[in-house]
Amino acid sequence: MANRISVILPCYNEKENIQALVPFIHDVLKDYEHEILVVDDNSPDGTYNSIKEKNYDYVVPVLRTTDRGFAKSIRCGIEKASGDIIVVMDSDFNHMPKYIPILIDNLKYYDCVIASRFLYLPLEKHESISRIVSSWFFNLFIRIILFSKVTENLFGFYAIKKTVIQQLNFDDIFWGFGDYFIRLMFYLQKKNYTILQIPAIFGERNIGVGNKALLLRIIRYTKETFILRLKNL
Ligand SMILES: Nc1nc2c(ncn2[C@@H]2O[C@H](COP(=O)(O)OP(=O)(O)O)[C@@H](O)[C@H]2O)c(=O)[nH]1
Ligand SMILES: [Mg+2]
Repeated sequence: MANRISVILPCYNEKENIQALVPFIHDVLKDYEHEILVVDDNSPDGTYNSIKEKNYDYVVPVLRTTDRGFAKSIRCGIEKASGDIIVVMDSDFNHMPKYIPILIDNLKYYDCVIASRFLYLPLEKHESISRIVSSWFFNLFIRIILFSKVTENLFGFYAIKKTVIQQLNFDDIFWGFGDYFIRLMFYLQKKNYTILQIPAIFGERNIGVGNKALLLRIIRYTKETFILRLKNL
Protein backbone atom coordinates (compact mmCIF):
# COMPACT_ATOMS: atom_id res chain seq x y z
CA MET A 1 0.00 0.00 0.00
CA ALA A 2 1.29 3.48 -0.87
CA ASN A 3 2.20 5.77 1.98
CA ARG A 4 0.23 8.89 2.71
CA ILE A 5 2.28 11.99 3.54
CA SER A 6 1.14 14.65 6.03
CA VAL A 7 3.15 17.86 5.86
CA ILE A 8 2.81 20.00 8.99
CA LEU A 9 3.32 23.75 8.55
CA PRO A 10 3.19 25.72 11.82
CA CYS A 11 2.76 29.39 11.01
CA TYR A 12 2.37 32.77 12.58
CA ASN A 13 1.91 35.88 10.43
CA GLU A 14 2.95 34.09 7.24
CA LYS A 15 0.07 35.10 4.95
CA GLU A 16 2.22 35.75 1.87
CA ASN A 17 4.70 32.94 2.50
CA ILE A 18 2.04 30.30 3.11
CA GLN A 19 0.17 31.19 -0.07
CA ALA A 20 3.35 30.64 -2.08
CA LEU A 21 4.62 27.65 -0.13
CA VAL A 22 1.50 25.46 -0.08
CA PRO A 23 1.11 25.09 -3.90
CA PHE A 24 4.90 24.71 -4.16
CA ILE A 25 4.87 21.74 -1.76
CA HIS A 26 1.83 20.30 -3.53
CA ASP A 27 3.79 20.34 -6.77
CA VAL A 28 6.91 18.78 -5.23
CA LEU A 29 4.69 16.00 -3.85
CA LYS A 30 2.65 15.41 -7.00
CA ASP A 31 3.76 11.78 -7.19
CA TYR A 32 2.81 11.12 -3.57
CA GLU A 33 -0.55 10.87 -1.87
CA HIS A 34 -0.46 13.80 0.54
CA GLU A 35 -2.15 16.42 2.67
CA ILE A 36 -0.79 19.71 4.02
CA LEU A 37 -1.81 20.80 7.51
CA VAL A 38 -1.46 24.55 7.98
CA VAL A 39 -1.49 25.13 11.74
CA ASP A 40 -1.99 28.79 12.49
CA ASP A 41 -2.01 30.38 15.94
CA ASN A 42 -4.70 32.92 15.07
CA SER A 43 -2.21 35.24 13.32
CA PRO A 44 -3.32 38.89 13.27
CA ASP A 45 -2.43 39.12 9.55
CA GLY A 46 -5.18 36.62 8.67
CA THR A 47 -2.93 33.73 7.59
CA TYR A 48 -5.65 31.21 8.43
CA ASN A 49 -8.41 32.77 6.34
CA SER A 50 -6.07 33.45 3.46
CA ILE A 51 -5.41 29.73 3.08
CA LYS A 52 -8.88 28.51 4.05
CA GLU A 53 -10.59 30.58 1.38
CA LYS A 54 -8.49 28.89 -1.32
CA ASN A 55 -10.40 25.67 -0.59
CA TYR A 56 -7.57 23.42 -1.71
CA ASP A 57 -8.73 19.82 -1.38
CA TYR A 58 -5.26 18.74 -0.24
CA VAL A 59 -5.02 21.31 2.60
CA VAL A 60 -6.27 20.95 6.16
CA PRO A 61 -6.34 24.45 7.70
CA VAL A 62 -6.12 24.33 11.49
CA LEU A 63 -6.85 27.37 13.63
CA ARG A 64 -5.56 27.42 17.20
CA THR A 65 -7.02 30.14 19.41
CA THR A 66 -5.55 29.31 22.82
CA ASP A 67 -2.14 28.41 24.22
CA ARG A 68 -0.12 29.84 21.33
CA GLY A 69 3.14 28.06 20.67
CA PHE A 70 5.35 26.72 17.91
CA ALA A 71 5.94 23.21 19.31
CA LYS A 72 2.34 22.90 20.49
CA SER A 73 1.16 23.73 16.97
CA ILE A 74 3.34 20.96 15.58
CA ARG A 75 1.90 18.54 18.12
CA CYS A 76 -1.61 19.61 17.14
CA GLY A 77 -0.75 19.00 13.47
CA ILE A 78 0.66 15.55 14.18
CA GLU A 79 -2.44 14.60 16.18
CA LYS A 80 -4.71 15.67 13.33
CA ALA A 81 -2.61 14.11 10.56
CA SER A 82 -4.19 11.28 8.58
CA GLY A 83 -0.96 10.18 6.90
CA ASP A 84 1.45 7.48 8.00
CA ILE A 85 4.45 9.70 7.23
CA ILE A 86 4.84 13.04 8.98
CA VAL A 87 6.95 15.86 7.52
CA VAL A 88 7.58 18.93 9.68
CA MET A 89 8.91 22.16 8.24
CA ASP A 90 8.80 25.95 8.66
CA SER A 91 6.38 27.92 6.54
CA ASP A 92 8.76 30.72 5.44
CA PHE A 93 10.99 28.84 2.93
CA ASN A 94 13.86 28.51 5.46
CA HIS A 95 13.28 24.79 4.86
CA MET A 96 13.39 24.19 1.13
CA PRO A 97 10.63 21.95 -0.29
CA LYS A 98 13.04 20.31 -2.74
CA TYR A 99 14.42 18.21 0.14
CA ILE A 100 11.03 16.68 1.06
CA PRO A 101 11.20 13.72 -1.39
CA ILE A 102 14.72 12.88 -0.15
CA LEU A 103 13.49 12.87 3.44
CA ILE A 104 10.45 10.76 2.61
CA ASP A 105 12.11 8.25 0.31
CA ASN A 106 14.73 7.36 2.90
CA LEU A 107 12.06 6.51 5.47
CA LYS A 108 11.92 3.20 3.65
CA TYR A 109 15.15 2.36 5.45
CA TYR A 110 15.11 4.58 8.57
CA ASP A 111 12.65 5.55 11.30
CA CYS A 112 13.37 9.26 10.97
CA VAL A 113 15.24 11.34 8.37
CA ILE A 114 16.47 14.83 9.25
CA ALA A 115 17.99 17.66 7.24
CA SER A 116 21.38 18.79 8.57
CA ARG A 117 23.41 21.88 7.70
CA PHE A 118 26.61 20.25 8.93
CA LEU A 119 27.30 17.34 6.63
CA TYR A 120 29.26 18.98 3.84
CA LEU A 121 30.96 22.25 3.10
CA PRO A 122 28.36 24.58 1.69
CA LEU A 123 28.87 24.62 -2.05
CA GLU A 124 25.70 26.58 -2.62
CA LYS A 125 25.13 30.03 -1.13
CA HIS A 126 24.70 29.51 2.58
CA GLU A 127 23.20 31.50 5.43
CA SER A 128 25.45 34.04 7.15
CA ILE A 129 28.80 32.73 8.34
CA SER A 130 28.19 33.98 11.88
CA ARG A 131 24.86 32.14 12.09
CA ILE A 132 26.21 28.86 10.73
CA VAL A 133 29.32 28.98 12.94
CA SER A 134 27.32 29.78 16.09
CA SER A 135 24.85 27.00 15.23
CA TRP A 136 27.79 24.60 14.78
CA PHE A 137 29.20 25.43 18.22
CA PHE A 138 25.77 25.24 19.82
CA ASN A 139 25.20 21.83 18.28
CA LEU A 140 28.57 20.71 19.64
CA PHE A 141 27.50 21.86 23.10
CA ILE A 142 24.18 19.97 22.82
CA ARG A 143 25.94 16.84 21.59
CA ILE A 144 28.40 16.85 24.49
CA ILE A 145 25.75 17.43 27.16
CA LEU A 146 23.28 14.90 25.74
CA PHE A 147 25.78 12.37 24.27
CA SER A 148 24.01 12.91 20.97
CA LYS A 149 25.21 11.54 17.65
CA VAL A 150 23.00 13.88 15.64
CA THR A 151 24.92 16.73 13.94
CA GLU A 152 21.85 18.95 13.69
CA ASN A 153 19.69 19.52 16.77
CA LEU A 154 18.39 22.94 15.78
CA PHE A 155 17.11 23.03 12.20
CA GLY A 156 13.87 21.09 12.80
CA PHE A 157 13.22 19.90 9.24
CA TYR A 158 12.46 16.16 9.12
CA ALA A 159 10.26 13.26 8.14
CA ILE A 160 9.24 10.55 10.57
CA LYS A 161 6.98 7.50 10.57
CA LYS A 162 3.80 8.19 12.49
CA THR A 163 4.05 4.82 14.24
CA VAL A 164 7.49 5.87 15.53
CA ILE A 165 6.64 9.32 16.84
CA GLN A 166 3.55 7.86 18.51
CA GLN A 167 5.85 5.72 20.66
CA LEU A 168 7.18 8.88 22.33
CA ASN A 169 5.54 10.76 25.19
CA PHE A 170 4.39 14.04 23.61
CA ASP A 171 4.21 15.74 27.01
CA ASP A 172 7.99 15.24 27.39
CA ILE A 173 8.74 16.94 24.07
CA PHE A 174 6.23 19.38 22.64
CA TRP A 175 6.48 22.76 24.26
CA GLY A 176 8.56 25.88 23.64
CA PHE A 177 10.13 26.77 20.32
CA GLY A 178 13.03 25.01 18.58
CA ASP A 179 14.08 23.40 21.87
CA TYR A 180 11.36 20.79 21.26
CA PHE A 181 13.49 19.42 18.42
CA ILE A 182 16.47 18.94 20.79
CA ARG A 183 14.16 16.85 22.98
CA LEU A 184 12.74 14.94 20.02
CA MET A 185 16.22 13.98 18.81
CA PHE A 186 17.21 13.00 22.35
CA TYR A 187 14.26 10.69 22.96
CA LEU A 188 14.49 9.07 19.52
CA GLN A 189 18.13 8.20 20.21
CA LYS A 190 17.30 7.05 23.71
CA LYS A 191 14.80 4.60 22.24
CA ASN A 192 17.34 3.46 19.64
CA TYR A 193 15.34 4.52 16.62
CA THR A 194 17.38 4.86 13.44
CA ILE A 195 17.99 8.42 12.22
CA LEU A 196 19.43 9.29 8.82
CA GLN A 197 20.85 12.76 8.25
CA ILE A 198 20.81 14.27 4.79
CA PRO A 199 22.85 17.35 3.82
CA ALA A 200 20.82 20.51 3.37
CA ILE A 201 21.31 24.23 3.36
CA PHE A 202 19.21 26.94 4.91
CA GLY A 203 16.74 28.57 2.52
CA GLU A 204 16.16 32.30 2.32
CA ARG A 205 12.99 33.48 4.09
CA ASN A 206 10.68 34.68 1.36
CA ILE A 207 8.85 37.58 3.04
CA GLY A 208 9.00 39.04 6.56
CA VAL A 209 11.67 39.01 9.22
CA GLY A 210 11.09 35.94 11.38
CA ASN A 211 12.20 35.51 14.94
CA LYS A 212 15.20 37.70 15.69
CA ALA A 213 15.54 37.15 19.44
CA LEU A 214 18.60 34.96 18.96
CA LEU A 215 20.26 35.58 22.33
CA LEU A 216 17.06 34.82 24.24
CA ARG A 217 16.70 31.64 22.24
CA ILE A 218 20.25 30.52 22.98
CA ILE A 219 19.69 31.09 26.70
CA ARG A 220 16.43 29.17 26.62
CA TYR A 221 17.84 26.25 24.62
CA THR A 222 20.89 26.03 26.91
CA LYS A 223 18.62 25.83 29.95
CA GLU A 224 16.36 23.24 28.31
CA THR A 225 19.38 21.12 27.31
CA PHE A 226 20.59 21.00 30.93
CA ILE A 227 17.08 20.24 32.20
CA LEU A 228 16.79 17.37 29.73
CA ARG A 229 20.15 15.98 30.88
CA LEU A 230 19.19 16.20 34.57
CA LYS A 231 15.82 14.53 33.92
CA ASN A 232 17.56 11.63 32.19
CA LEU A 233 20.68 10.96 34.26
N1 LIG B 1 1.83 28.07 14.89
C1 LIG B 1 2.87 28.85 15.23
N2 LIG B 1 3.88 29.00 14.36
C2 LIG B 1 4.91 29.80 14.71
C3 LIG B 1 4.96 30.49 15.95
N3 LIG B 1 6.12 31.21 15.99
C4 LIG B 1 6.75 30.99 14.83
N4 LIG B 1 6.03 30.15 14.05
C5 LIG B 1 6.39 29.64 12.71
O1 LIG B 1 7.53 28.85 12.90
C6 LIG B 1 8.42 28.98 11.79
C7 LIG B 1 9.80 29.42 12.27
O2 LIG B 1 9.72 30.71 12.81
P1 LIG B 1 10.75 31.86 12.42
O3 LIG B 1 10.27 33.09 13.12
O4 LIG B 1 10.94 31.92 10.95
O5 LIG B 1 12.07 31.33 13.14
P2 LIG B 1 13.55 31.33 12.56
O6 LIG B 1 13.51 30.82 11.17
O7 LIG B 1 14.27 30.39 13.47
O8 LIG B 1 14.02 32.73 12.67
C8 LIG B 1 7.77 29.96 10.85
O9 LIG B 1 7.13 29.22 9.85
C9 LIG B 1 6.78 30.71 11.72
O10 LIG B 1 5.66 31.18 11.01
C10 LIG B 1 3.86 30.29 16.86
O11 LIG B 1 3.80 30.83 17.96
N5 LIG B 1 2.86 29.46 16.45
MG1 LIG C 1 12.33 31.27 9.64
